[in-house]
Amino acid sequence: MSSPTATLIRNGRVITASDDYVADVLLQNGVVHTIGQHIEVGPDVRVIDATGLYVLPGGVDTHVHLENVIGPSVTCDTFASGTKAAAFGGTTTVVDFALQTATDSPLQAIARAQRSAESQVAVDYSLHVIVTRVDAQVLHDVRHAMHHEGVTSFKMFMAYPGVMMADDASIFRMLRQVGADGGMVALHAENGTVIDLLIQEALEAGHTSPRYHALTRPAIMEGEATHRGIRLAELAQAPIYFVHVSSNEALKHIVTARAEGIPVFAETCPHYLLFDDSVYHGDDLEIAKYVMTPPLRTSRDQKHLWRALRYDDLQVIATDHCPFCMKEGHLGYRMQKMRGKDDFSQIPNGAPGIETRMVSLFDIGVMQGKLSLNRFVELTSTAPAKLFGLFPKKGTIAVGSDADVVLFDPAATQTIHAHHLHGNCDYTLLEGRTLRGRVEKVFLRGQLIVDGAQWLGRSGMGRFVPRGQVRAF
Ligand code: DUC
Ligand code: ZN
Ligand code: ZN
Repeated sequence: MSSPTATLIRNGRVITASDDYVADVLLQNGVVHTIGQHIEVGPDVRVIDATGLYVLPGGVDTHVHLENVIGPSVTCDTFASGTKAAAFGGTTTVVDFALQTATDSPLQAIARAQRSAESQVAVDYSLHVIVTRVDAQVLHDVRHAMHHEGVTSFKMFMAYPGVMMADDASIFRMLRQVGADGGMVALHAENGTVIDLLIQEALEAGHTSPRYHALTRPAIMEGEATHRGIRLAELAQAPIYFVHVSSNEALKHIVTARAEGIPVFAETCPHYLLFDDSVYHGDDLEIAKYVMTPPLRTSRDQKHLWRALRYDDLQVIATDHCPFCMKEGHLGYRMQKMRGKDDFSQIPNGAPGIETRMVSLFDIGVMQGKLSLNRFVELTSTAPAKLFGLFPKKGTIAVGSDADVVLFDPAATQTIHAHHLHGNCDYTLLEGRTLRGRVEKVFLRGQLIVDGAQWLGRSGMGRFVPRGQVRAF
């Protein structure tokens, strides 16, 4: 059948953040049209037998860096390669970053990212604006972006002085306005000036190898910045979201604030759950792969992250997919990670993960009994959709929601190799690892885009999704 008018997914196990039942799901006109038992359809409807498969809402990854300029480097995935990889991994919506440069406005940053994304994206997407400078005009443009461009979240950095870092007053001004307008400020919480001092001191002492990346970004400085961010949000009476929480030093402030009723939300990333800082004892070249910010922490920190995921002190698992190649990149990028082999501070910070998020979390979370299936869906799809104004269009399987659906085989296994993945990065942190669970089919607004190993999607079929207000309470 070439282009069926609709698809009936028969007899799959539908799992949302709150439900778990066997049903038929009819996808029609881009949305979930009907959910029921023994749905009858005509011959023009494609019928897929999903017996034994999970029917999951498409993943929502609210932290990805595609074609992002990060300091002197550019991430090696394009909107095309990164979104294709996302699709193969069961993610049908990504939220990337539009960087406000020193001279332009958030609105120009959004327009620039959209221009590049439009013809390339293979899944639906949105943008957070990285706000690096705040003045009256910027605040005006931020308000315009929220009310007229469908961009309702803004990332700010407490790290990287002179490059991305915003001072406390700027963060406070943004929190106050964005919060009052129903949006979200997302913070990178690390004390940037102290960390820069530690980096300088390490280099001056001849400590140039990649392991010093982690040693110069101590968890206590993540904790300090997290605490400061919470106090700024409390004063601004605004919700706040912490990206890439890695340590208990940060988490303990989040837990306390939430217990006090302060609207604090946070994500962690698969790499903090899959690996700990023992990897930094290895070979220097290998360590460069694990140079991400914040760095990997101790196994004790990891236990705290799992506890927080279970008890809702962390609400989201996003990838922070920020790929830089070891040797061969695409787009002419070469040896990006190797740039720092004699000076760890020159290693671009970030690692790939967009394609392996769902399956790795299914394996280490669900299969190892750390997360229920419902919680897995909530963390990877529903909660990020709610927190960033995409729900219920995205993030669930319900009548009227976009027909972004993943058929997932919990009984299959797969061994991960970089050369089987679909992004541009030449390595994966999961090389050679066998994981339980496999994405079998992926639908984007009702269109089958992944069918086993077959790619049926195309660049440009993804759409920009205007977002609404945060639904966090
Ligand atoms: N923060 C991110 O969120 N991604 C990459 C680098 C960084 O510092
Ligand atoms: Zn960050
Ligand atoms: Zn990031």
